[in-house]
Amino acid sequence: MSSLNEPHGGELKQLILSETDSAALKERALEFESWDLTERQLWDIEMLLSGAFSPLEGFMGRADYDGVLDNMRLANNTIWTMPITLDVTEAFAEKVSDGSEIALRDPEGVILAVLTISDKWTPDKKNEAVKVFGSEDTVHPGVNYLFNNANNVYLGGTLQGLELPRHYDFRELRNTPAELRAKFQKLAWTKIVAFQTRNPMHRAHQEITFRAARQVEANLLIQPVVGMTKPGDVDHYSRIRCYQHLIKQYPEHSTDLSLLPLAMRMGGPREAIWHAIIRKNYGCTHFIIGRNHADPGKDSKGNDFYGPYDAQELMEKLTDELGIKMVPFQMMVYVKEKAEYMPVEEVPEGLTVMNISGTEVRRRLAEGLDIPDWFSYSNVVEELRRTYPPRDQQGFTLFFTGLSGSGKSTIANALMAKLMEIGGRSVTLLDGDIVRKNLSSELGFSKEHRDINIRRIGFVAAEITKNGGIAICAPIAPYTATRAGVRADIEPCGGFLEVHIATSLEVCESRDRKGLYALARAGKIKEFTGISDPYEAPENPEICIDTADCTPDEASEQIILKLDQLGYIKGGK
Ligand code: PPS
Repeated sequence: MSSLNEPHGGELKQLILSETDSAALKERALEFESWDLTERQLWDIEMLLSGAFSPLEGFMGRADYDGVLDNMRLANNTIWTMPITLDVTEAFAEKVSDGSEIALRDPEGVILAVLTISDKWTPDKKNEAVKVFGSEDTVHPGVNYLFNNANNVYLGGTLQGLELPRHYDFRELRNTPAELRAKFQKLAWTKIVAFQTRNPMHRAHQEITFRAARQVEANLLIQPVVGMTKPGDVDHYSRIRCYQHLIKQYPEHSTDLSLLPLAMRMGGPREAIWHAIIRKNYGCTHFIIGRNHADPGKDSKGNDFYGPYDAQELMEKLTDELGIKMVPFQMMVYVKEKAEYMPVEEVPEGLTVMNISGTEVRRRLAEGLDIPDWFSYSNVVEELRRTYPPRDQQGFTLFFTGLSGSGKSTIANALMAKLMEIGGRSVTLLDGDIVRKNLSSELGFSKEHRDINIRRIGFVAAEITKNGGIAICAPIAPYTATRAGVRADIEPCGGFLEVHIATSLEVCESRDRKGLYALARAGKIKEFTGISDPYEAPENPEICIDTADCTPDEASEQIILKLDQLGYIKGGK
């Protein structure tokens, strides 16, 4: 372990051991109890080991944790606003005690660090949520993670690092705090203003960064978060390709782009202070805080979790002690008559303010609509168009659900033929019977087995959708929650349309094409959907068809028209 004193940035706690110490510890660590780090813990440990979370020297113990919750300070009174804890299962916690050394492994089993445990406790998660995030509402991603993902026992202690987590993408843009400090020193950059982002940058963001750098006469570091951000955000690969285009618009040699391997918590003001401390560790002297910094969006009642400038107010109070200065900014908007960007509150009365929200950008991309030049650069928009092609170039899943004999397979087959006639995408039919023969032959019809079956279908359909194909799924899929899970898996990959074949039980039973209803009534088939097993009808399917009223041909035509209306196919049939 080493400490590095630099002209600015303060003491850096780098926790990676020397090569010899590391080799010796690695050998011993093979005998330790080992914990497989979760995705968020992997990001946290990278920040801890590199020194980006200085002055922390490991996962927080009880005293630091309580101090952070109650006063936004570590036990030694240093400002720190976000709890950094190692959450483990009760079963694992039982195997270890204070003084134990445990090996922390990445998903491939590589030991990244050894934790010497100093504290073990069961946190009061509600108390943590209220104190850190000011809310118990699970719409808040930080609260949701705490209540629904984090394990129930926390371990605190110091870390001895063996190696940093490995990344294979954009290596040239990844720097540790020590590397970035050394780079700034080499370039003789003495004032550096950092810009934090988790979104693609457009002209408004660029304007903020230009103005901030000019205002404090500093060089600029654009440091986007590439760890965990808000669910639903643009993936970091696409974002970085956008930043790489944008960076060419900055004066050469004055601006740097470096990736931040941080798992955000979307904690508003507390998160802003945390971000500032991190930037100080990377050697920056100034930090831009705009409107709604690290904002989680609206709560379940439609209210804001934090005020738009709460983060700036908190930073204002703490800035002297933090050793990094804030460059506050209001929202930048485009003023039509002046053909330039201005802070929203400085726009003279009567002028036309223009802005396009992130949601509106997504809508325009999905529908292949124009995104004007005043908003962004054409190569940035082009990059986003590649990631979010218009709907007629996206993959999609048609997820049929309905009773046995309702007509799912017949309609699905007719639809498949029509879609193949239209062409342009590959079409895969995952029919209930076909899947049971090829993917799920060992499964029966208990709730557990049906759920496994549907999740498998969902997994395959998500892969097909992601790769631009059409998946037509036609299982019974009797459970609402399972169908909702499949939707959640597929929607981020492309389109998802639930098709309820709502043919009534009476009609299905009267048809009894396979003779299964008769067997079910006679008790010869157990757990038969509609007879001796439940079917939960969808409440809001995209399409609802009752085959008592139409032929399979008409039903499939109805679906084609819906796809046309939603923009998934052009011109229909
Ligand atoms: S599920 O619930 O979605 O996993 O069911 P699925 O995979 O679609 O399988 C349904 C087909 O299996 C036949 N079958 C049964 N269905 C319902 N309940 C029981 N107990 C049962 N046993 C066999 C039936 O032929 C279903 O095919 P379809 O095409 O739906 O008629």
